[in-house]
Amino acid sequence: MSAIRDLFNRHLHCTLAKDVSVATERDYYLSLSYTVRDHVMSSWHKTHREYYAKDPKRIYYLSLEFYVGRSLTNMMINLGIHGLCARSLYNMGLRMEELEDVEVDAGLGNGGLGRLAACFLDSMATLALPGYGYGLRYEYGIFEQAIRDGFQEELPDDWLKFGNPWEVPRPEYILPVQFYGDVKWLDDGSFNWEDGQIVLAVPYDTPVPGYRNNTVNTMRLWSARSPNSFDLSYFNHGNYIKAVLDRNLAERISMCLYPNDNFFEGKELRLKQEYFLVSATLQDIIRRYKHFRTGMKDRESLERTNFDLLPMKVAVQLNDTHPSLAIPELMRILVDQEGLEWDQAWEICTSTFSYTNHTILPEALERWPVTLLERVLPRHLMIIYEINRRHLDHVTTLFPGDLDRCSRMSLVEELGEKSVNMAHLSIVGSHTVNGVAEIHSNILKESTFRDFYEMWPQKFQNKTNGITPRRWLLQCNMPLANLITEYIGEGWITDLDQLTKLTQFLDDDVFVQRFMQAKMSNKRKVAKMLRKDYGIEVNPNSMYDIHVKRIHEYKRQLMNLFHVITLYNRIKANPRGQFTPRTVIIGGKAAPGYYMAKMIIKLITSVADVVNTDPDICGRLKVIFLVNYRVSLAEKIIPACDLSQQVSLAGTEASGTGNMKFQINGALTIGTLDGANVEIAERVGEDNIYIFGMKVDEVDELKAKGYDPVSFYEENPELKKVIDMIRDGYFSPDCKDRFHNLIDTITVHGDRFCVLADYADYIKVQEQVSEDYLDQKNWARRCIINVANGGFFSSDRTIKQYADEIWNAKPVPIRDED
Ligand code: DL6
Repeated sequence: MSAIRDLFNRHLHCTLAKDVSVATERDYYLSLSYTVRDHVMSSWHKTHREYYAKDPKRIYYLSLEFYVGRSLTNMMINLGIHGLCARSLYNMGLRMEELEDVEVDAGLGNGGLGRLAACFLDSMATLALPGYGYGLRYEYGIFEQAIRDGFQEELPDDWLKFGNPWEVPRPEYILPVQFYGDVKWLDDGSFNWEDGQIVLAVPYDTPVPGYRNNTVNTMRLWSARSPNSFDLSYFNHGNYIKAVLDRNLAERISMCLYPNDNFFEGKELRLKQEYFLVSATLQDIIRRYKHFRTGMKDRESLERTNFDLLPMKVAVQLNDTHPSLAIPELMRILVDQEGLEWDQAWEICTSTFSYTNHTILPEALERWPVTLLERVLPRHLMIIYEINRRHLDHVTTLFPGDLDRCSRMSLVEELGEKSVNMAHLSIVGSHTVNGVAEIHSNILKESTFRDFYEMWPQKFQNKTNGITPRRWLLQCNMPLANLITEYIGEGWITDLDQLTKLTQFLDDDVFVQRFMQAKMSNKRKVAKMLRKDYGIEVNPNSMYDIHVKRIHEYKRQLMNLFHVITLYNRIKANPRGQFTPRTVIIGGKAAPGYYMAKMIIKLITSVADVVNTDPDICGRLKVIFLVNYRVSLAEKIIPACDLSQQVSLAGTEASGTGNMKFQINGALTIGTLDGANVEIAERVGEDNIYIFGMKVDEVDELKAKGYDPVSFYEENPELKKVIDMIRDGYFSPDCKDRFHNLIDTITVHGDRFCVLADYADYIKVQEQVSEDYLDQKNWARRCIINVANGGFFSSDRTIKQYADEIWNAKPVPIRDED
């Protein structure tokens, strides 16, 4: 304990140059973080040394997003010093929880895809796999959401303002990345890409400790810097000031995360971000591959020149198509720089890459215009054309005369603006393609990539997503985690299947009571937070009905709201009636340019204003829009949930991971047979989940015969009333037609996500939920069944499957230092 105190004081005095008389909470948070960071160092070095010495196959997870959130608590827990630090702080008169709350989230992601990447890093380290996360060090992460007059406003996320204690800059490993320029055909028949603009990539490393196993892996994020020679023309003309100022232009590359979830924006800067990540990362990977014992003082550094071994030593996972330029980039390096023959290079390339698809929404699929690629990455476009030529030759050999198939499978699309389909490039350039839940992987095989599946059935796999139980149970829900450990021991932390042992206590009244108490204490905490932050009183005995995720039409927050308005109308119609009290909490960010999503937020806040102030409602229904939903807020809200809303239209949500977080924290799910909900339902059984709505084939059938949402509106009086109220300004008396566009999209414009078609079943199932909630003991029992069957959704299981079935990578355990 004194060691922690001494380090803490030393950092306060020497690193932060503060004295207790002037130190703020942030100074204490930073001192504690530096103290914890000191504890990670020896294992971090040891892990590096072991990887160099053993030279195992390394896994490189390339992602434009790592949605890490806070790190302090997670580091302490994984290092096994959480209790020790808490006690040391207590003895110094400081409260751990208050310091933990000072940390700003590392919001380098939009939602599920980025958070999944962060969970995967935790699991790779915990499984002792030699895994590296490679991404971008955005100076501004996902925007901070504010609500003004009920509308979303975006504020810049200046997360590095007070410094980031977890990162270590490594300017000594800076690498050049080229853009623009020309391609020259040399006399020997090879190509040279020259005269481009160079931007430097500076790596920043963050340690990723496994759970109490001495492994500390690395997340390496690149930051853009201008070289001194950035614009020599200004220097040459003596315009020194202009030349220095223009350095900013190059540095914009890593400035800001694009705030879109499931939407492709197609901006030049985004293309440059993608290539910047890919180019710097591949140079780093190849440097490490070539000099495979560099860094070991006592051993010779060996230079590996034979690239045939690359797939034995390197697995690169493409997190969606965002880093898929890695495919032509590796070809360029191998063919243009290393002088390999095309066929040999292609074999190495396809054996190295694997691609995960995370969405089938057409608006999210990346298609880069050829004209843009030609200007920014001229050599890559040539390589893509050559890959395509050979690919189409192959298709023609297998399916002679099938011209339609060739045009469907081409990497280059000619319809509309000529573009490169990055999903097609990723499939062709990888040895495996996977979806992120069974149903999603089946949709990929049966429809989205059907032609490719017919050509390469063996390439297609499923890897159902998972979440790390360290952050999403042990860390965020201490009351429940402690209770579980008391009954079944702590093995579940690294072997989540052990949660099944909880089933033996289903009829143990004491256990069930204590489970309910744990939930209640979490609910009280949230009630306190809502009182403090929103001035709203909520009843902890009411059902906490929670819907938190990005705001998107396909996720159908509107349908939830229609249920809220229906309940409101029912209470108004029968003010003395018996209603199960509910607190409906909806939270999430809308992409800044997504008008409909922003109007959905305005509608939620408008409904909340009416419902929460209507005296007839008498506290039986509360609606809260949770502002600035992010990882750290998820950690607070999820443990307090009774009912988890996972209501996307079947066939639209690839997996979802929030659904798993709620399940293992003891909530019941109301959801459609979409994404991983299907697998949750299989595991918990139909009595312990509320499934409603159309299945994928029913949606297809309805659409095929011509879906007419207006007929649903006309035939259901409650639905009609809800829609009329919104359209006629009941919730917007200051601007009666405010929500006309919103209503038009779900009526006359076709209701793409079938809110109206699923409404009636949703309401019916919600009635059952309200009735069931009254029997608290049975409700708790069913929640326990959910927790007990959550083991499958550990990201440890997911990562083990990736390691065994895609990467062919083995653990490298790091022994204790002694
Ligand atoms: O796989 C992680 C996550 C899934 O759980 C969500 O269902 C899915 O919507 C999300 N996909 C994206 C796609 N973005 N792009 N491209 O964020 O991935």
